[in-house]
Amino acid sequence: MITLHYNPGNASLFPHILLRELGVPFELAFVDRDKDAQSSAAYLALNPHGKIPVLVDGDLVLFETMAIGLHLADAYPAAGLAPPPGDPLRPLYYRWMAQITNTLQSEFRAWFYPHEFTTDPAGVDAVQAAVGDRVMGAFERLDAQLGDGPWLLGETLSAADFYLLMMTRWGRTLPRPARDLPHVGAHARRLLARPAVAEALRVEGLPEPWI
Ligand SMILES: N[C@@H](CCC(=O)N[C@@H](CS)C(=O)NCC(=O)O)C(=O)O
Repeated sequence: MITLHYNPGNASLFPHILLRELGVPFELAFVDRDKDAQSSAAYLALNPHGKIPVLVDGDLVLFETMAIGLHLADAYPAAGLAPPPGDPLRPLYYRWMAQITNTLQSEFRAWFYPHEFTTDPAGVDAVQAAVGDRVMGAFERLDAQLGDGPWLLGETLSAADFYLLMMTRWGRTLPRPARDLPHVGAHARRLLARPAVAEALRVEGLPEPWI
């Protein structure tokens, strides 16, 4: 049985959605951040970085959100959520996964935890303002790339779309919310209409509006 270590709305949301979309049996293990459970010895044995998510599947213990997403989509090919190797879309799929992890997810770290990015307490607000501009710029460029889609790979839905949805959700906290971008907003709404996506958000107890 697959176990996903999660906390509601955290980076675990993408693999959670993916597991439901793939129709794979799994269980959720709640990581209680209020009790700093991600820093416990038991959790650090799974992920020495103390970060959420971790996926455990038998002997496989996998951390890093993008790696979990790539692995799951490949491990259950019947769902067609990863273009197979050799498909002309495969390199573009890699690019989207890398673009989302590098230019959105990692930047969001500085948006949500700006104090980690300066030794000067008086500089925290400036760090957050600068990274907010960077993330909004990344979303604007992505919006132009996405266009009418309907998906990141055009007519082909892939795991990358669900990864982007999580970013769009996080982007609701930006001064200019990501959902207000025409293509990014429409993309998120298309995904939220899917039963597996809505179920994941509901099970995590996330209040609406979701983006
Ligand atoms: N690069 C990691 C980052 C994961 C990450 O930063 N997770 C956050 C939640 S969204 C976390 O665990 N925060 C708790 C902490 O930093 O103590 C990944 O993609 O898995």
